[in-house]
Amino acid sequence: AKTVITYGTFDMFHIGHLKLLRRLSEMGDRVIVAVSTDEFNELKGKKTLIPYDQRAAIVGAIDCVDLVIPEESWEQKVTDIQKYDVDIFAIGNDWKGEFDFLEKLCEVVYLPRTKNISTTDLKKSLTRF
Ligand code: C2G
Repeated sequence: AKTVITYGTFDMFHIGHLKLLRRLSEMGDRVIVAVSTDEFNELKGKKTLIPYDQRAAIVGAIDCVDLVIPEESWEQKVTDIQKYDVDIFAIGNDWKGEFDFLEKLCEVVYLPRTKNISTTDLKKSLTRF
């Protein structure tokens, strides 16, 4: 069984997130998603609207997602890849190059982002109402 893992905040879940997760399910037969906790998002300097437990529940409800785990640190990727016997680490190409150090543990894939949608833009469009 080929295991794929990705990491992210997945705030205000949108089509860009869904397309990414669907791409992962095409690459392997087990998809693990590490959802950033509220505390880790503070570390990332990222403000979220939706709390962790709801973001994790939504991601976990996606058909092609087999397991959701909390993302609590930058360092955990190395241990996660070993713990879950991961074959592929994949993430959007806004992170291109950032995780090449994982190549000694598994395949590293950067996927094109979906155009014209982001949580930041969604938040901005909400302020217009
Ligand atoms: N994404 C995408 N297209 C978009 C928006 C997001 O493909 N229009 C992808 C991102 O590239 C990422 C995933 O969806 O792979 C989740 O996006 P974010 O929640 O913004 O993830 P981020 O905060 O960048 O967290 O350790 C890694 C970090 O936790 C990644």
